[in-house]
Amino acid sequence: MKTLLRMKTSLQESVQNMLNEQMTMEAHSSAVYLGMSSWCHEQGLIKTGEYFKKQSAEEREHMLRIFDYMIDMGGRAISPTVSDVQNDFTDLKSLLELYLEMEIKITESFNKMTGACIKVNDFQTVKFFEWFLNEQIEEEDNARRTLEIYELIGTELDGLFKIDHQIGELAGA
Ligand code: OFO
Repeated sequence: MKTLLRMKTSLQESVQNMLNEQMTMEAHSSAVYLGMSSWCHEQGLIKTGEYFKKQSAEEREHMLRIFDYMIDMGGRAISPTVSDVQNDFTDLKSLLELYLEMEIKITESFNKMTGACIKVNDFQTVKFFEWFLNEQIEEEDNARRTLEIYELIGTELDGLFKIDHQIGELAGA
């Protein structure tokens, strides 16, 4: 029976565990970005609120992309438990800093997992990660851009209003 189960999936246990952890990370990002969206809306930063709602949906899509891959490989995907979801933020700047920090962590995670899969000769998963590695270039760039916009415009006078509109432009919101 054990042999049969092993044949059922070509995913190695270590890789399956990493993929499940990554699903949790994506689900966590989705939940935090939704919290960011709500906070922005509450502050009247409607465009930025919509931007983060879209980001939240994208992170869920990323989670499901991993879920589908695991299913296709005959693996066992675990529906993630998400905790430590921040809903309150001191100001827009600290929110945007957290956003960039989270995206950098996701990139680091994919780099680390890719390295680990190469070590165990799982080249199918390495190939699967390619899409995410490319996606992270754009994701990090967007996150950096939001902070640049914040710094460039500043919060004097109607600065926050202008920042809100410019961030909205990034997602066509
Ligand atoms: Fe899925 O981490 Fe952002 O994009």
